[in-house]
Amino acid sequence: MNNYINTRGRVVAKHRDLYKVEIESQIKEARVKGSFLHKAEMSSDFPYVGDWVNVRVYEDSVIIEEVIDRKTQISRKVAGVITEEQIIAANIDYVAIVLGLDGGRNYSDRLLERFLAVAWDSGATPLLILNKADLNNKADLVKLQAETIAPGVNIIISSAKDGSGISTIFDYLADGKVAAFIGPSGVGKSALTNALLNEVVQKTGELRNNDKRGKHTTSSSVMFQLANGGYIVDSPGLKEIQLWADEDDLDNVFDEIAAVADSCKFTDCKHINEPGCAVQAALENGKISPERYDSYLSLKNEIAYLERRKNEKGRHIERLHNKEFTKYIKTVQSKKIKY
Ligand SMILES: Nc1nc2c(ncn2[C@@H]2O[C@H](COP(=O)(O)OP(=O)(O)O)[C@@H](O)[C@H]2O)c(=O)[nH]1
Ligand SMILES: [Mg+2]
Ligand SMILES: [Zn+2]
Repeated sequence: MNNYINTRGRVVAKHRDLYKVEIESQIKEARVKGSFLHKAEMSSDFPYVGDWVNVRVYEDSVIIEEVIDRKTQISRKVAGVITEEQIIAANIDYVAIVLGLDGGRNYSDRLLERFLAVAWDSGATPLLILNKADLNNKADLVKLQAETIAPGVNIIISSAKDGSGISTIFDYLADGKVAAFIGPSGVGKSALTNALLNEVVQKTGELRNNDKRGKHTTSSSVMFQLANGGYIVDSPGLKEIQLWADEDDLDNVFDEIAAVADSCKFTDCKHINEPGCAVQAALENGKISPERYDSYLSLKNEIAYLERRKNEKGRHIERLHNKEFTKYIKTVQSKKIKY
């Protein structure tokens, strides 16, 4: 006898094809139903951390039957040449961008703009955490600078080392709210996770996610429940996030440019050398900074390239389907059905 019950759970970890699902406050190992392997067209069709899933719980195993439609999802492009979306976390309320105040490459305006584009694309509310405040006595100045880059985004100064700011982050997560940390490696995402949980659950200080041979490790996001009922998703950092966003997201990141662009003569103005370009005018009279303008154009180019690749891929999938359909027709014909 194979008794089972159908119920709902939430994916809290994924390692290749092995999942951990929280079902009625218990964490159980699970696998996806076989049909996922046949039906899924892209990796985002599979369950990811944060997903609500319908599960079938047997005595000694759990099978994920279906992924419930996602409310929000934060994604990056998979590393390398493949144009595919890789979900970092699903159904999150906040995307907490973590950057480091320890100097060097752990904070830059350009890095922040990149992560903001990805954050806005998720549909969740972006937050900015400037961590390692214990290593910088001018944290407030960096915060002021960040405010000009991310207007309207709440900014928290924290230190996973001395505990400052941790309770502020904690308070965002009351009532079961979910936040996902994103950011480059080495900024303290895992250390913050440990500080929020008051327990060492995540390894810290790992070398940029590479093993000794410089190969990418397969670590992925993991979700933890906090004492106040909220959840935090720690994700492995990458030196630079591979963009997964669209042009509309840039209007949120560069709102001063978007506001001006409404007055361009042509609605499809590229803001490069078109007549009547309000963005060029604002650039000339100093209303838009040249750094922001350059950054905007370069992210826009990158997104346009991504869009083209996505479309090519869409056509490729269509072709595959057509091929299958042709095969099917051929099989039917080979049976030489006479009408
Ligand atoms: N001084 C200081 N060090 C920190 C802080 N947060 C993290 N670290 C250290 O920075 C390194 C990278 O932290 P980790 O949490 O692994 O970064 P992640 O890659 O973003 O997860 C580790 O050696 C941590 O101990 C902080 O607030 N202050
Ligand atoms: Mg980490
Ligand atoms: Zn223009």
